[in-house]
Amino acid sequence: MGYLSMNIGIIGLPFVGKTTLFQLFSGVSGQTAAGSETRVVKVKDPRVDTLSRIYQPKKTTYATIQFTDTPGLDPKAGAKERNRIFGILQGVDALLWVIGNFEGSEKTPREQAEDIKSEIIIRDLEIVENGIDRLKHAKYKLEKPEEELLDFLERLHHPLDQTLLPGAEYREEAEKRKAVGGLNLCSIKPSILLLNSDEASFAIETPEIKRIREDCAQNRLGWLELSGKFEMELNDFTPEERADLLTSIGLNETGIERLVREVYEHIGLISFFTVGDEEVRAWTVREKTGAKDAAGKIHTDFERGFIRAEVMRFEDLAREGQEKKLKELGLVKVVGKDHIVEDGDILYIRFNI
Ligand SMILES: Nc1nc2c(ncn2[C@@H]2O[C@H](COP(=O)(O)OP(=O)(O)OP(=O)(O)O)[C@@H](O)[C@H]2O)c(=O)[nH]1
Ligand SMILES: [Mg+2]
Repeated sequence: MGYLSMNIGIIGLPFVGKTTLFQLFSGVSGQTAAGSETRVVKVKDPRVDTLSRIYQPKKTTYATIQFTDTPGLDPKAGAKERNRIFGILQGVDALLWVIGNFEGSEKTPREQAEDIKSEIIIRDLEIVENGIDRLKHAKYKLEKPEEELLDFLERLHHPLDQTLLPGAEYREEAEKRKAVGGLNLCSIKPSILLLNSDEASFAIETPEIKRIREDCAQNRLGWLELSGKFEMELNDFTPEERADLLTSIGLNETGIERLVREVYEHIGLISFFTVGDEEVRAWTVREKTGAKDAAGKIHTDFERGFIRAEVMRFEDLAREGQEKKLKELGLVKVVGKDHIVEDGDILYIRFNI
């Protein structure tokens, strides 16, 4: 199973630069509506461009990732506002915690991280407690999946007030249980903390920031530092000037490139490709996806009628320049449904229905 497109919810206190980052990532500036908005962003994988040069297809399709912007989460705003914001985050696959680290931020990065955590926990505790209550007091004998859900919620209930991201250790288990997915527990969703610094504070690791970074590592929270406003301003420059200015703060990639990499790494996503005269296309799946499931991502018929797959490696094709060469060199492998798809595989599915 793969994602049609991973949806990442942006969460954070008011005025920390959420919308600025959202616009930076989506490449579209201008005022966004006061509420929320979702935008689809192409994953600019240079490997797709290379494949496109080789095949000269009619169509080139990049993988996509979606971002959802939310209004500022204000701990003082109360339950109704909290519910509104988490309502917007219903169904997102991952969260991006935005922490403002610039002159004029009302709260320190640590306080902001604690606030986000508390808001998530207050919300999740309510869901967990309601769930336990409902299942415990059901007027019928629970079915097996319900019993398992109750057991899961009772175990989750306890650690929910402990660490920075208390639900993370339950993530894998939660992913296997359909009933948990429907609860939209934000403490379990893969999450990345984004420290949004200005130029003056960028890459300066104060003791406080060091601690947050260590907390992130311990609690399976991804980490990324980026300068949203600065990078937004770079859009007025030519690509060459932009690259130079990024280098001036020690970077060789844009914010969105770094974020996409962190998202793929942190969530365990990989890309595989399909190629041909018609279309060159990138696909996103979870690590350890089998060839048959990957085929199903392309088309349900490919999964149903899966016979075998032919696999080339991107780096082989990029080096040799043509498919024919790889065949001569024996670099096109024939694999069965259990072949674990690797990042950079180029798949051709043989199927029959
Ligand atoms: N100094 C400084 N100001 C910033 C930075 N990033 C954003 N801002 C300012 O902070 C204000 C809020 O930016 P937004 O991107 O709208 O913040 P937001 O988190 O979406 O705000 P809400 O949606 O109202 O919660 C704007 O006036 C920005 O110019 C930064 O890196 N440095
Ligand atoms: Mg905003």
